[in-house]
Amino acid sequence: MKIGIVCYPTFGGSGVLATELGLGLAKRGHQVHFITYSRPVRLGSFHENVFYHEVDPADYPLFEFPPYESSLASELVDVVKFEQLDLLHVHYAIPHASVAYMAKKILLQSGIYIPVITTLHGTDITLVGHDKTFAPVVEFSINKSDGVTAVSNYLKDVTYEHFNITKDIRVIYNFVDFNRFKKTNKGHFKKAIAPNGEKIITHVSNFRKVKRVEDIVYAFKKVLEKVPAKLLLIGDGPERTNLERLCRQQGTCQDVRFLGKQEAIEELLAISDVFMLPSGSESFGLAALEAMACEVPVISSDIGGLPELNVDGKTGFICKVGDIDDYADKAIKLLTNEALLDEFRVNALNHAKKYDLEILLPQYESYYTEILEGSRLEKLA
Ligand code: GMT
Repeated sequence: MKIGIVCYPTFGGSGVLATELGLGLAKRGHQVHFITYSRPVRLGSFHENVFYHEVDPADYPLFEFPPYESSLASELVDVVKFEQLDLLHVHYAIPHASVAYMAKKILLQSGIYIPVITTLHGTDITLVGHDKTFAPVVEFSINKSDGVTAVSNYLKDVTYEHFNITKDIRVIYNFVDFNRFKKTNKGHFKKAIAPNGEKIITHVSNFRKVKRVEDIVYAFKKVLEKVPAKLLLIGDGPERTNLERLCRQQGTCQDVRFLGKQEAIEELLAISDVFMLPSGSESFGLAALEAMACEVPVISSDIGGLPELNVDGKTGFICKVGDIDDYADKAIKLLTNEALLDEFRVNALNHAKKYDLEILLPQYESYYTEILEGSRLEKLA
């Protein structure tokens, strides 16, 4: 198949998932065309079967905001026509689903029918999507997509709750590539970060408010009272400065490392003992899955799709959103009991195996075939 993928090319979960999906499809012989405003961060070096088309949001003195949507729609029309794509798979509804709909309508004028699949990732529904500034467009473009997927049952349910959806939504969970995310021996690395054998707690995110990273900083102070530990905060985003200030106030700076955006996250996960994800909203929690694949138990909030991934008392612990004492208690419980930690490590890995790319990617492939077949029949009718 010739597949066009539209996503945010950044470190966000939807962009990461879309890129890994494209790479996986390309390895399986499909021709994959990324159509994005910059090269997706996880794309790495040259790959046979992978093509990249840059959207250039043309600027003009009249525009206070360059019209990204129009530029993207025009690029989609061009790439679909020139590369003779079979389908477009857009990730994150806003604005990608409505832009794809517009491209589809333009292409119809030339007798080209391009099926569009929209994957809902989370905040496009839960936070931003149902705000009245976007809701009518989101609802319309979901209903106009030929296929719609959501990354968890929670997200599917909440989409039906928030919008008047007439389409079937297929749940296809986030996945992880075990060729990359696996526990490797990074002893030298661990020694550099935790020279006295301190335990390592890790968090990866885009440091937006919704991630509640400050809960980790507060909980970490309590952990330090009982266990020598280091906290690795990986990623970057709007809350980072506030968090650095908070660490100073807490007097924990010497044990907290802000590592910024990292390419080789798996190497940092390989030396981690516990992963924390205390989000206030999370449709799935891809970062937690990547940690579990590297045998790191997860302490997460009880929100959204997280309980579908993290099994309380088995692969980690689940705490109420904002319950800092509980996050700290659960971390101390794991970090002071080597046998329990080992047991949870094994459980985390075994559970993560259910989300292996090798299992989930074929689900996308067969969904593509189903949608293509459906639209072929529609054309015949
Ligand atoms: O985590 C984020 O805020 C980024 C966001 C995105 O859309 O880029 O991630 C969402 O998509 C991921 C991949 O499907 C999910 O694993 C995350 O749970 C989801 N984030 C939220 O729902 C907050």
